[in-house]
Amino acid sequence: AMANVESDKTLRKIADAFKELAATVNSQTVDMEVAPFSRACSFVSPLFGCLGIAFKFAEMDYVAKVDDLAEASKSIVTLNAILDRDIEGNCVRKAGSHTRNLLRVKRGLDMVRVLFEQILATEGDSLRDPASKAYAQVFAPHHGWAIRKAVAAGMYALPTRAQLMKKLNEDEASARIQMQSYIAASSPVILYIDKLFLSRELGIDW
Ligand code: 1PW
Repeated sequence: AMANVESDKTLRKIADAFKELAATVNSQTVDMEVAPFSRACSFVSPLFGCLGIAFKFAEMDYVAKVDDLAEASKSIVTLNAILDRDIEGNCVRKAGSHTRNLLRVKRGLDMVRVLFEQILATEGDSLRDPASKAYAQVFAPHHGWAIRKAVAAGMYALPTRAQLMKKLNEDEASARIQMQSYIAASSPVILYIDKLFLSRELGIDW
C-alpha cells in the first residue's frame, strides 16, 4: 500500500494533542476552549481515512462536525459557552447545532478510544472484532437499521492490522505506545464533555 505521507505521524499527533487537552481538564482551573479542542479532534480525521473506503461516510460526517466546531471557535470561546448559547436559543437538539455536533464528535473520540483498547487486547491480524466491538459499544445504540447494516458491511472492507500499521507508518511497538497514550488522555476529555451535558440535564443518549 502507498505510504500515508500526509499523516506520517498521525498517531503521535493525536496522542500529543489529547495529552494537552487532558492537562487542561486535570488542572481543573480553566474551561476547555473550543479552538484547541476542535484542533485536537481534526488530528483524528486521517485515522478514519485509514480504515478503508467503507468508512468514508463516517469520516465525512466526523470532519463536517469538527469543521463546524472550528468555525464556532471564531465567536465562542469555551465548550461551556457552546452549550449555554444553544440552551438560550432553544436549539440544543436541533440538527446541525454546535451542541449536537459536539455530542457526535465526542462519540467519535470515544469510539477511537474503544477501538484502540480492543486492538491492544487482540492478537490476530483482523481488525473486524475490535472495530465491531467499538462500533457496537459507542455508535450502534444511536443508529437506525440502515446505518448499522452499512457499517456491518464496511467491517469486511477494513484493512488488516498490518496494513493499518503500514498506513500509519508505525510498527506494533510504536503504535502501542501512542494508542495507550491516547486511551489515557482521551478518557478525562470524554468525561469532561459528558459532564458538560449531564450538569445541565441535557442527557447524552440522544
Ligand atoms: C473505527 C471502526 C469502525 C467503526 C465505524 C464507525 C462509523 C460510525 C459513524 C457512521 C456515521 C455515518 C453516517 C452518519 C450518521 C449521522 O446520521 C449521525 N452521525 C453520527 C456520528 O452518529 C447523526 O448525525 P446528525 O443527525 O446529528 O447530523
